[in-house]
Amino acid sequence: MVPHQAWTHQDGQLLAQLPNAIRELLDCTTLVIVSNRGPVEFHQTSDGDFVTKRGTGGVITAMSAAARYAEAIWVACAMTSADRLKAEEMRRRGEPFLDLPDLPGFRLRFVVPDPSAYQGYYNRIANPLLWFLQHYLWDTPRAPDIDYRTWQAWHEGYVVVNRLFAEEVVAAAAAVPREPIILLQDYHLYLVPAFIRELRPDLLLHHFVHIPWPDQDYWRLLPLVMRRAICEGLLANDIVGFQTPRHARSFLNTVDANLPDAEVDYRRREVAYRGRITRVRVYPISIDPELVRAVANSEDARRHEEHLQAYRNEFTIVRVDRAEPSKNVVRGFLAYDRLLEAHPELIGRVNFLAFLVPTRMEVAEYINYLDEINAVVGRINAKYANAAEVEGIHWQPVHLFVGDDYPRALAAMRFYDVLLVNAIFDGMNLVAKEGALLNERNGVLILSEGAGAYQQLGQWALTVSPTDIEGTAQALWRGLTMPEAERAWRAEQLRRHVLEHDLRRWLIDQLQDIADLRAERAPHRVAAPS
Ligand code: GDG
Repeated sequence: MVPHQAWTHQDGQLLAQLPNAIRELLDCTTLVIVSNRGPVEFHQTSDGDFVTKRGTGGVITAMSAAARYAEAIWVACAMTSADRLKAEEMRRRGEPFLDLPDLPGFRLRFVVPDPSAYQGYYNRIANPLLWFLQHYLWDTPRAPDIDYRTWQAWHEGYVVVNRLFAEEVVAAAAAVPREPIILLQDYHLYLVPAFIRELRPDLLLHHFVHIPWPDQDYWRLLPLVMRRAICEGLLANDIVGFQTPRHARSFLNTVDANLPDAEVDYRRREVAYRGRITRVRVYPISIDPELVRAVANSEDARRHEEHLQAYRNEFTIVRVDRAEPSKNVVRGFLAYDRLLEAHPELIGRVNFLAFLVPTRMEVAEYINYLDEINAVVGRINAKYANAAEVEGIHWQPVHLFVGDDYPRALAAMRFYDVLLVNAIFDGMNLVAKEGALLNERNGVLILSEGAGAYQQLGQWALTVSPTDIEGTAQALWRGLTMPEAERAWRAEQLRRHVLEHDLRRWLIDQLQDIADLRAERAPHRVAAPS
C-alpha cells in the first residue's frame, strides 16, 4: 500500500543538511535497494507501447525516499508480463539496468523467476508461512501443516528465487562505478545475503525487517532446516535492522537457540558467526510528513473529504487497514457492537468508517477474512438499523469502504474523533503515525500493545490488548467522551513525536551506522594488497 508521488531526484537541500559522515558516504556510493516489489510495474497498451505504473506498499514509499539522497539502483521481481518483456529486452541489448524516464534517480534491474518458482516463494512460503509465523497468526493445532508441498516450495521456490536475487544483486553491484551498498528489504529475502556472500564476500550488506520478529519458541513451528537457513542468511549481513528493541532481542534469542556456533553479545547487540560480526540495530520506521500532507491536501483528497462529510456523525470512529488478519478488523467491529450495547445512548449518534484495502487475494485465508469482515458488518448494520427504526431514525452504524484509494484514506484521517488501531501484531503501523499528523479534531488514538508503533506512541494513546473486545469497547467509549483538554494534549504530543521521528530520521540513522561501519573498516581496506 501507500502513496504515488514519492520520487524526486537527489535533493541538494536535503543533502546539505546531512551530517558530514553521511554526505561523504553518499558521495562515493551507489545504493542498491533490493525488495520483492520494485518502484514501478510495466504494462503494455493495446498498441504495444510500454507504460509504467508506480508500485504501492510501505517498503516502496520508504525506500523511494533514499533516492532523494543518493544514486539508487533497485533490484526487484518482474511482476507483470510487460516487466518480463522489458527484462528480456534489457538482456538482449546487454544493458545492466533499465532507466525509468518518469522516475529520475532510479534505475531498475529485474529478477525473472519462472512462474512456478515464484508461486512457491511468494504464495506458499513468504506470505502464508513467514508472514503468518511472524505475526503469530496460527491456530496451532490446525496450522501450519508443513507437508511435501511446503518443502517443495521451500527448495524449488524460496531458495531458488532468493538465489536469483543474489545473482542479480551481484551483477548490479558489478555494473556500478561507485562502491555499492546493498539495502535488502524484508522477509521475502532472508536467504539472499548468504548467497551474495558466496559470490562477493566484500560487499556491505544491510537488511531491514519490516515485520515483527516473534519469540524464538514460536519459530519452532518452522522446521530446523528452514529456521537455521533464515538465521544464517540474516547473519551474512553486516547490519540487520528491526522496528523495535523487542524484535531485535527476539532475533538474538532465535539465533542463540538455533545456531550453537553463534556467539551472541546481547549488550552490544552483535553476533559473531563464522568469522563475521553482524550488528543488530533498531530503526523505527516512520512517515514523510511533507509527502503525506501533500497527498492529504491534494485536490483528490479534498474531494473525498467533502464527499465523506455525509458519512460523519456527532462522533466518528475511523480505521484504515489492509484487509489482513493481523490487523484484527473483525474484533474491532465486535468491540464497536459491544460499545453500542453498553451505551444505547450512542445509537444514531456515532458512525464507524472503515477503509480497507483488499490484499493477497490469491491466498485463501485472505479471501475468507474479507468474507468474515463483510458478514460481521452486515450483522451489526442489520441489528442496529432495527433498533434505530424503533426510535424513528435511519441510521447505519458501520460504513465499509473497500478499495485501493490512498488519498481517500488520508482524507478520512483528518476528521476522526477516534482512530482504532488494534492490530494483533504489527511491525510498526504507519496509519497510527499518519493519523497523528493529519487529524484536525484532537482525535484520540486507540493503539494495540502488539503494534511496533506502541513502543513510541503508546504513552499518548489509549492502550488495548488486541484480543480484549470488552477492553476495546471501553477504550472506544473513553476516547469518544474524553475531555477536550486531555484530547488536545495527547494529540499534540503524538504529532510532535511523529514530526521529530520521521522517515528521514529512519533513513539517516541507518546511513549513519553504515558510515560508521565503513569508517571502522577503512584502514583494513587501505592496507589490503591490491
Ligand atoms: C508493513 C508492515 C510497517 C491506506 N489505504 C491505502 C493505502 N494506505 C496506506 C496507509 C499506510 C500504509 O498504506 C499501510 O502501512 P502500515 O504500516 O499500516 O501497514 P502494512 O501495509 O502492513 O506495512 C507495517 C510497514 O510495512 C512499514 O515498515 O509499518 O508494520 O506490516 O501508509 O495509509 N495505500 C494505498 N491505497 C490505499 O487505499 N496505496
